[in-house]
Amino acid sequence: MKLGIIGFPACGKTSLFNAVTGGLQPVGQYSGSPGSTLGVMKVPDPRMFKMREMYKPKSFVLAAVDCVDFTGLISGTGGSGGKEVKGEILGKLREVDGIVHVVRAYESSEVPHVLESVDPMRDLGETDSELLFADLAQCTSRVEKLRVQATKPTKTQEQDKKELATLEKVLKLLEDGKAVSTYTPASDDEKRHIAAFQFLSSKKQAVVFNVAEGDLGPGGKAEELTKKVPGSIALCAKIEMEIAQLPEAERAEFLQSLGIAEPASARLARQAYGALDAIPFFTVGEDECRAWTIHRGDNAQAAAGKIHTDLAKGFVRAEVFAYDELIAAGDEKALKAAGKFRLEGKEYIVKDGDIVHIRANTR
Ligand SMILES: Nc1nc2c(ncn2[C@@H]2O[C@H](COP(=O)(O)OP(=O)(O)OP(=O)(O)O)[C@@H](O)[C@H]2O)c(=O)[nH]1
Ligand SMILES: [Mg+2]
Repeated sequence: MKLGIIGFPACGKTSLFNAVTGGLQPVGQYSGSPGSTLGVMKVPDPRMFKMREMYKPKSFVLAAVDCVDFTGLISGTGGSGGKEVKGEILGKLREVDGIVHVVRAYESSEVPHVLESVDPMRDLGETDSELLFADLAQCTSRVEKLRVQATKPTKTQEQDKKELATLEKVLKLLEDGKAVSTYTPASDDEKRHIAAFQFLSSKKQAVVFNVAEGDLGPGGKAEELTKKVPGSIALCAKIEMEIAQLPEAERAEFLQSLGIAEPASARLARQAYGALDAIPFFTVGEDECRAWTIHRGDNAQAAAGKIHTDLAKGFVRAEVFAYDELIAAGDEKALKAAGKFRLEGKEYIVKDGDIVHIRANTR
């Protein structure tokens, strides 16, 4: 699973990328080389920290997803590197499963804005329009091709007609300026036709307003903007990056001095993870506590396969209990005594926060 970070040039994408991946990429006006940088975002899950206290494991591994930092995108010029770069960025962006959309809301005389003024709602709309235009172009060219192809008595004629019918609906939507994500496919066929295009406007987005440090408090820009865009997050990317770059001991102290339990980028990581329709399940013990990532709806055998392909192949059963049950019981022993320990087969749908132990025949 992969996330892509997009937004206008100098809106703070690389600062935020460094914050969520622990990266040390250079930041600064147009510093990002055209293209993209890959990193790994850790998902700080409070349940994992609680279990670390409980099991005191030798090894502790948070859930992680790939994260790509893209070059800035703006309408017309294509951001830092012209039109070709824009085509390249949009092409690569099709491959991601979810988008972190960073919007500049900080003022700074040292960092010029490409449109010469700071206007978060304008930038948010502009970037979304870029995604729509790219989808519109892609959809139009396919529809034009299919309109011709579907008239010919070929082997694929019936399928072509069906695909055309689906894409004409999508095209109408895009022409009206609506995102593909607003369309509910009427059948599995429609779903498949649409999925094949990896439309940019069909991807879930986590919107992040990058505000100045002084605007984070109540009544500030952060509050105003997050109210305007439900589900969005406001943070100061510069501070988030600085926090991430502190040694762990100093970080805790610094957060305490600010009176907060965790940096805002931790919340963002969880939200972006959720936007991927990803859920974690856990394996626990004194050797290792680890969070693994599956798609919502995956079964126990698929989950076993995340740990090791042999565990999926030789799957016998899964021993399962829920994190909440563990906490309610106090520890694993009490949980077993209370009969909360379940045995599940390969078709069992794994839930967010399940603690799983796979029994498999691996010989
Ligand atoms: N004052 C202030 N400056 C910031 C903030 N966030 C980012 N900057 C500055 O803005 C400049 C660009 O930051 P980056 O994180 O490199 O932005 P970007 O979106 O990756 O930029 P490109 O990759 O060039 O499009 C840097 O000089 C940052 O220090 C902020 O919250 N406040
Ligand atoms: Mg950058």
